[in-house]
Amino acid sequence: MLKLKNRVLIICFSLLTTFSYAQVNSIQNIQSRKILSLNGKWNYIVDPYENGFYDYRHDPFDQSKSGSGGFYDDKVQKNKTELIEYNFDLSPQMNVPGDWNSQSEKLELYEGTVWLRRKFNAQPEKGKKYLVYFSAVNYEAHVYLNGKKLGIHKGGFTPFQFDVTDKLKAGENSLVVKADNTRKPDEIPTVNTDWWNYGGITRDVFLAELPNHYIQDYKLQLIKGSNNTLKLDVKLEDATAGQEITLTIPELKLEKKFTTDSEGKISEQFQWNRLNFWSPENPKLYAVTIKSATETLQDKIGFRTIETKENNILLNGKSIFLRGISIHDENPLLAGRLRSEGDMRMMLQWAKDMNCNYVRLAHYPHNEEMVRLADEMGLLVWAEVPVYWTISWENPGTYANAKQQLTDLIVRDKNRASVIVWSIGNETPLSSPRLSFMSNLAETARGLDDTRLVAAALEVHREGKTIILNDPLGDKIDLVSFNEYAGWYWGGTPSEITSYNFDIKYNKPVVITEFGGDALGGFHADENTRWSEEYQEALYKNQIILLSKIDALRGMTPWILADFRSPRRQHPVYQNFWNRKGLISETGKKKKAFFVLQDYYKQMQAKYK
Ligand code: GCB
Repeated sequence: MLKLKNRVLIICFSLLTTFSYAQVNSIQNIQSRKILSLNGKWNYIVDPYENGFYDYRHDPFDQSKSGSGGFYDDKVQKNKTELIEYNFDLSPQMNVPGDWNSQSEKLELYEGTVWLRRKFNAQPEKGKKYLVYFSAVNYEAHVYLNGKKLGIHKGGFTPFQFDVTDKLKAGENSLVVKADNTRKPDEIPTVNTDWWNYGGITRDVFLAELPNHYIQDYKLQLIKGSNNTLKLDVKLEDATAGQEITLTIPELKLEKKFTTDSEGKISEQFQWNRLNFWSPENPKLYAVTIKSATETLQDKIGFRTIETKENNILLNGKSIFLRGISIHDENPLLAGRLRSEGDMRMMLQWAKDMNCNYVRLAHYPHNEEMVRLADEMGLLVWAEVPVYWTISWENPGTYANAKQQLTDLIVRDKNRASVIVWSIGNETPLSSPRLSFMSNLAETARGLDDTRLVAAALEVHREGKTIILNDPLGDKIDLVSFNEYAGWYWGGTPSEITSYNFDIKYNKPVVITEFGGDALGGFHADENTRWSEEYQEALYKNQIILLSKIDALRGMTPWILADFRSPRRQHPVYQNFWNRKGLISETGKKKKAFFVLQDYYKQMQAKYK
């Protein structure tokens, strides 16, 4: 009996600690707030046994009565008799943002827990709110400020934030993150992927100082089906009614005032006829100001329409061909996650060099800055969540996690003109639990944003020489988009694949999400020799012939811009933990197939002028 009582108490206590965490709603446009960067050198402790988290009975320190005892206390020995078996100050440092795998040889293959600590000074002011904002931590983050737990976040590619107003000290503060990139079957993604499981604080960290009634979120976009009706949504964090919000776009001489409703929101439409539309050829962004009594936010927003009509994709009413390439969030030259604007520009410039007007940011949300750069550089974007391969379709927690990641992506990037597609997943195997999982995600995406297309990278199967797409999820999404590896995983040599035909059930624009094959940069042989640049070149030439048989073909994102690291790729000579399907090698050299695609895209550009 007592035992049961104790158990109930423990459950209540842990629920209490879970729900008292101050994770707040996602904040729009962090860069335009008053922020202190917490990037830079962080001290770190590698903790494979999670010694800094659990006591010797394997009970978490942070759920004990005192809440202390873990590494997050950031203790230092005060006198010579004191026993403390860790010390952040004497531990090595790594760069944040940055994955740990590419920063220490010892950590290249490490999966597990690493503690990271950053000290910073603050002078908090009365009447202000303070948030600690993480742009991404892979995968599970436990965050502590001055020894107090702020909360937990799961998901390696989306931002999160905690209200630290009552924990921030004047003077020195200690921010500690327990980052754990252990792969688990019920997570998103699951245990099996074809990319490197880079761990750590991979994107920017900020301390934001915010006024009372701060603007938590806003959206300014053309409404669905209109090229001259703009809609402004604004949400104040504390739901204050009767606050005046002014929207200004100086270049358009547009100034409008609105007042928040009883929930602290604005949702207003108005007509504006003199818009210069955003497109890859004319990536027009307007300087936009959203001002309340307490703050002024600046953004750069483009306006464009995107829709499908039978087999066509219409951008600003005109049929387009998506000349794309898939990209991972990885710099092949570093063999690590993209860390800076320079890294991101390099990747997108490579796509532009290939005559692309479109990129698939696979297989998870990329950096917000990447999407802003795409806005600026004129590249349309397919944005995706890591619902990849065979995940736990029947686990409600897994679904909730996928839905949260999709929501966070859409909330973050909904003002970016470049983003035209929300992708809800990649190569998910047919089954009825999967269909309901994916259909619900498609509905979620549409519910959050009805102005963009919703898609997924589907799979095909073959009967004889026919490549068949007959996935019932096709009914729920706007594009026929699938991965097709003729000439690499099946279908014979590159020259044999042109004898295939397609049977596609849906009358929608076809956008091929992947095809490709591996080539080791600098390895030359005849076109039937695997791993050679000539094989990959022939494969691209013949894929283009094969895909041109599809009347409704309106674009593609071959796999992939650059070689990337993957633990699945183990051939000791040709792969060495690299997936070699890049059109650019890990030294940044363009392979022969790069030029095949570049030529083809030039033709398509002329055709769709
Ligand atoms: C795919 C996956 C992609 C892999 C690629 C490959 O279908 O979507 O993540 O990296 O194939 O190289 O096999």
